[in-house]
Amino acid sequence: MFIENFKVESPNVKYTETEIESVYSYETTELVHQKNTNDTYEWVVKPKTVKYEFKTQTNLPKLGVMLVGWGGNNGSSLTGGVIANREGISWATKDNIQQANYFGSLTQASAIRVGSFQGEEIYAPFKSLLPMVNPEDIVWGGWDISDMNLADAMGRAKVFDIDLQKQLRPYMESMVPLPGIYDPDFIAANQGDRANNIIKGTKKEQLQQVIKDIKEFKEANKVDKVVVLWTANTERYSNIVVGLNDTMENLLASVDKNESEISPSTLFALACVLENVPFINGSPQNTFVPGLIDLAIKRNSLIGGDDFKSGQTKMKSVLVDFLVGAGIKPTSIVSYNHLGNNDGMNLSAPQTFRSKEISKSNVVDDMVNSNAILYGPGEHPDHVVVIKYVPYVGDSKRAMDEYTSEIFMGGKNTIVMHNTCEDSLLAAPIILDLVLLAELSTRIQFKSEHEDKFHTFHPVATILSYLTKAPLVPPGTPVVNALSKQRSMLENILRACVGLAPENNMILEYK
Ligand code: NAI
Ligand code: DG6
Repeated sequence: MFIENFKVESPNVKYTETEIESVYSYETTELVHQKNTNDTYEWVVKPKTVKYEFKTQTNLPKLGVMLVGWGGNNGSSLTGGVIANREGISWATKDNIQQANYFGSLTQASAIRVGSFQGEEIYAPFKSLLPMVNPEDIVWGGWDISDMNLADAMGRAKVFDIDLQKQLRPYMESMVPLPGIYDPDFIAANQGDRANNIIKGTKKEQLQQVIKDIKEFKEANKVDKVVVLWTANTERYSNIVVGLNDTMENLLASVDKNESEISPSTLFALACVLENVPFINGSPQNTFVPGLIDLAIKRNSLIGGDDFKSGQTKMKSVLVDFLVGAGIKPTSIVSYNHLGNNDGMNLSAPQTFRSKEISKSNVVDDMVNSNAILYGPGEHPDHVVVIKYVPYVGDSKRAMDEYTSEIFMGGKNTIVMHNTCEDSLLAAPIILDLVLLAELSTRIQFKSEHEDKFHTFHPVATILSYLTKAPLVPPGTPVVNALSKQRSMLENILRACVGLAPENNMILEYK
């Protein structure tokens, strides 16, 4: 059975005018490597319970979202998609009359199990867990190095059916991106033709312009909060150099000195951190150089990334988790894809492809490291990532994967997958989730029984990991790539905020 919303009744939960307060027992385990009297060692596991208190502000802000790369395939598809939902647009395809929806969005189109009622499992929308901003209330804006308005950009993207485009045009014609920061050294040379909308000047002047843009957008649209998300072209990696971008002070000084190695994405992120505006990186490059992470932590300003986890990698973080979890040993993973959109064209340059290759390749590490019965020290499956640009297929990406594994008694198992889909229609709902969850996380405060004061989550937002290929984590924190673990983490934290136990799937009441 499906219910639209619910309220928790418990001595551990209090709903006030402005907040939901919860007290939560966090059950965990601690390990001790203990020396015995006969000088041998053994591992001792000690179950531990720590009391936490959570406070979630329930008054929803008027939210503005600024996309860097607003006029790209993702930016125009997301903007059009949300407008189509808001306006209740339906359109004729060659198959049927299609209604706007949010399929692919964790917050808008997935469900959580709440409990059971008269022997039946009860589910509710994910978004009913805690008050979240309604996507249709968001004010959209952003930057692009191409000055094309969003209606024409939607046409250029060739993602939506023509009948839908015709209906969306009147809403999108007046949406024109602000000039972006163009640095041909960081993206492919083939992008030069569309760069006609550029913030001129030194790095410092560009940074100041972005800060001004955010302030003016906030003021003009009377929004309470802004979230900025990079969905612009993939850049090459920046060199990390001592004295240049390794510390907060060096990074800021390098901007003043107009150092060429400071990338456009780092400048956008820096502007956001200085303005205390959450910034999310949806592309694979190392926007978050050490100096930027340092500054974000000092200023407690949310940063999250990297690289949307939309298709092939999502499958990988499910399939390898399943194989390794089943005691099967993946030994070779070969991921090939081709696409013909502007992202594919930009990735056809070796230096931008390299950024993508890195983020797509590190996604099985935690699963491999979790099972020493299968893998010896330092052992790792062969893992190859290939991307080719084939203009004819446009946004309809083809992904082919071959997983070879060792099974019982020297047997071999090869799984081959072929996936065809519109790339931007996978990414757009993920962008929506990222901004909604980032905004929500800034309204949550918590403290453990060992702390005096409430505080927000760590500014490096691991809570967003489910949505990214290479989750950015605070220094010294484990990276979790397995999709089911990432989802549990997110869902269980939100459950804790309303005093609900983690979903443990034990279903003891039926045993
Ligand atoms: P796109 O090429 O259609 O859009 C990118 C837009 O960014 C373009 O309109 C371009 O003019 C603009 N741009 C480039 N540099 C800029 C700058 N410095 N400032 C402002 N605007 C700038 O690409 P698409 O398909 O929308 O993808 C966007 C990004 O998302 C790419 O980096 C891609 O790798 C990443 N991504 C996409 C996924 C997908 O499934 N579509 C999944 C994972 C990541
Ligand atoms: C070529 O792979 C284009 C990329 O931007 C991908 O479409 C994107 O990174 C999605 O990757 P994945 O692995 O999640 O499908």
